[in-house]
Formats: sequence, structure tokens, C-alpha cells
Amino acid sequence: MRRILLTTSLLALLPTAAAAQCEDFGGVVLCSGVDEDGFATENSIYLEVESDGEVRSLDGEDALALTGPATQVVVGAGASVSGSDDGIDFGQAEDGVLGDRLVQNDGAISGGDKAIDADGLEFVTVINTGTITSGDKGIRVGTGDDAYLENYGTISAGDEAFEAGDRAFVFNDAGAVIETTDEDAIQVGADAEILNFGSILSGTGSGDGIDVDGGTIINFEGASIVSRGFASDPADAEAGIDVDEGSATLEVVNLGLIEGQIGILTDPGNDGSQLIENQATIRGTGGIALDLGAGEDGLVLNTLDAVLEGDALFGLGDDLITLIGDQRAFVGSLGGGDDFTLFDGGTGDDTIALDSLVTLDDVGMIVASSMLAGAFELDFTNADGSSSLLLFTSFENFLIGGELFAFGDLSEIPLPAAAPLFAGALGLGGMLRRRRRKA
Ligand SMILES: [Ca+2]
Ligand SMILES: [Ca+2]
Ligand SMILES: [Ca+2]
Ligand SMILES: [Ca+2]
Repeated sequence: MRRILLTTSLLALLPTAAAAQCEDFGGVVLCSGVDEDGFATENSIYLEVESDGEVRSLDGEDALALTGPATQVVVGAGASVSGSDDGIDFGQAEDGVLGDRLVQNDGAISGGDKAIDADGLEFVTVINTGTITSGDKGIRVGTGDDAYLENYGTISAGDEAFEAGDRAFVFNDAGAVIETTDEDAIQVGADAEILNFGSILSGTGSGDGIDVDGGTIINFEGASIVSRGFASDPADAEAGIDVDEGSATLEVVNLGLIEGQIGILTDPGNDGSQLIENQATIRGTGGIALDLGAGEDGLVLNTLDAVLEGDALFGLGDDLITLIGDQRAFVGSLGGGDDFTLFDGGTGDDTIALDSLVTLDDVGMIVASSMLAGAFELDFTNADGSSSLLLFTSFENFLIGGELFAFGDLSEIPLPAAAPLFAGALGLGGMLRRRRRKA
């Protein structure tokens, strides 16, 4: 039943509901006209709000309170479900309510509290081509697993716009919006799959664009995942993508814009791997583009289009940067003013892999940075003949032309507390040539 659009109207098969009430025709509930006091049932039903239909609720009540198992709701184009409390309340798992709910909204669903509340239920599916608005959470599945959302319209909430547990799936179409005025736009657990072609926007006061434990996020060309707040205390910084405490792996492929005070941030207590492939822009308006923390993290900078605005911090664990294709003059960064990305490997045995077409002949010796005390610079010539400078600290290994070199192989500067240097043993000193520095 899941992932199947309900497109067949049952209205044609049944007598027209003359009264302005939702009427139950033996498991098929039809709402047309204006129903001012909502509808509630504990039975399994298929409920359709006809295109002229309008379901409201009395003060403090839900417009639709549907706690029966295997319930499906279709809100037609031009129709509305407007709850003083929730728009649609499917009940709560803790009250023994089962999951497997489906909502197709081609109209408008709103709630003074939640627009759609399915707290803790599993296998909740929402297909939205209309608008979903709420004072509190937009679509609350809470910690319920296997939630599924396709959004072609607008979901605009006062708190989290979409909140679900593990194995959540989100498809956000081009031009579609998932946003909140406060808190995270999307908050989900581990093994999430998020495909974003549109806009995912956090609150302006607080919140992350996406708060996730792990899984896969693909942010396509023209798409945005943005945290819109800015905390005066950097310790309170919110992120375009925030990874919660835990050990799950997260893969992010970015062809659009990921932006926040910190672009992508891992919380303390996260020791999972974050594997980031960047082909567009990851921007940290507070100066840090990536803070990947503990675990074995990876960053791929794919061609000149890969921009990091802010530094990239890799933290504890053996981390890896892979450069693919020709790189920017200042690797990763726009390079204007003092806008240079510092790549900080942090604790652990960290590696920078240059593009496979860059050979040892194309690489200069590592020197102490003239731009940033304590940092180092590695310059190299790209396959197209342009040169790039990489500003880094705490990276111990360099993969060049398929061979692994230690920091000491490429530098006469001893690393503090580093293992014995092997430059002499490998006889590389004479092979390395110092390239002319850029102005
Ligand atoms: Ca790390
Ligand atoms: Ca990590
Ligand atoms: Ca590290
Ligand atoms: Ca290191």
C-alpha cells in the first residue's frame, strides 16, 4: 500500500453526501461542503475531503481524529482540513495505536498545534502537492520508523516541519519548500534517505536545516538546505545539516547549497563516519564549513565547482580528503581577502589524496604557512596547468600518484611529536622541487 498514490476518487461510486458533514458509508467517509465540528472514528477508513470540502473543528479539537488501523486520507485540490488543535490526529503509538497511515494532500491541511500528528506510528506516508501549515510541528511521526514523505508543495511549521524516526524517506521536489519558523526543518533518525531538489529551511531563531543520525542525503543542483539562524555564542551554532550523537554513517552528496552558521556539524558524542562529496557550495557563515568530529570521516572535493566557505575540521579518527579533478587556486575556498579554508585533520592518522593526474613532479615541498601561524601549505600543479595551494594542519599522509608519502617526506619541517621522518630513507629530497609561490 505504501508509496502508491491514491488517484481514484470513490465519489463517483457512492451517493452524494448532501449534508455538510463527513459521512461514513461503511468504511468510506466522504466530506463535502463545510463540516464545522470535525470527524472522529476508531475504525479503519478511507476518508476523502471532496474538492469543495472544508473540515474544521471546534475549539481545542482535532479536525480529523482517526485512530483506526490502516487509515487513508485524501484531501482534494481546493479542499481544506483545518484543526483548532491538530488538522489530522492519528493517535499515538504509546496508546496502542497502530501505524500504516497514508495522507495524500492536494489541498490544505492546517493545525493550531500539529498539522498531521502520528506520534510514534510506523509506516506513515504523506504525499503533499498542496500546503501543510501548523503552529507547532508540521508532520509529527516522533520516533516512529519507516516514515515516507513526498513533497511537491509547501510544508510550513512553527516547530519541526517533519519529524520521524529511523529509515525515514523524504523526497522534496524542485520548487517545493519544507520550512519552519523555529527549530529544525527536518528531524529524523538513522538510515534516513533524503533527496532534495527544493528548499529545506530551518527556523530563523534556532534549528538546523536537517537534523539526522545517519543515512544518505543528496542535495541536487539548485537545491538548498539552510539553517537561517545565527547564535551570538558559537557554542549554540546551528547547522545546515546537524548529526546527532551516535555511531551511524552519514553520506552527503552536495550539488546545491548547504549553509548554516556551521555548514555540516557533528554533535559531541558522535563517533560515526560522515562521508561528504561536495560538487557545489557548503557555507559556514560562522567560519566553519565542516566539523566532522570523531570517527573516520571523508571529504571529496570534486572539481573547481567544489567550494567550502569556512574551515574543515576532521577531529578524532583517521580521516581522508580526496581531490578529484582540477582544484581551485586556494583548495576548496573562494580565496578572496582572508577567506582561505583551513583543512584540520585533528587527532589521528589523516590523509590527503591528490587527484590521480597530479604526480610528485607537480608537487612542491610543504612549507610553514605565511598566512596562518601553525598551519602548512602544500602547492601543486593541476592537470590543466593551473596551480593550487592547500592550507592544512594535522594531516600526516599524502597520496600522490598512487604512492603514500609521510609529511616528513615532503617537508624539512619536523612535525611536533611526529614519528621519525623518512625523507632521507626514501631519497625523495632531491626529487622534490620547490615551486614558485603565488603572490
Ligand atoms: Ca574524524
Ligand atoms: Ca565523524
Ligand atoms: Ca583526524
Ligand atoms: Ca592528524
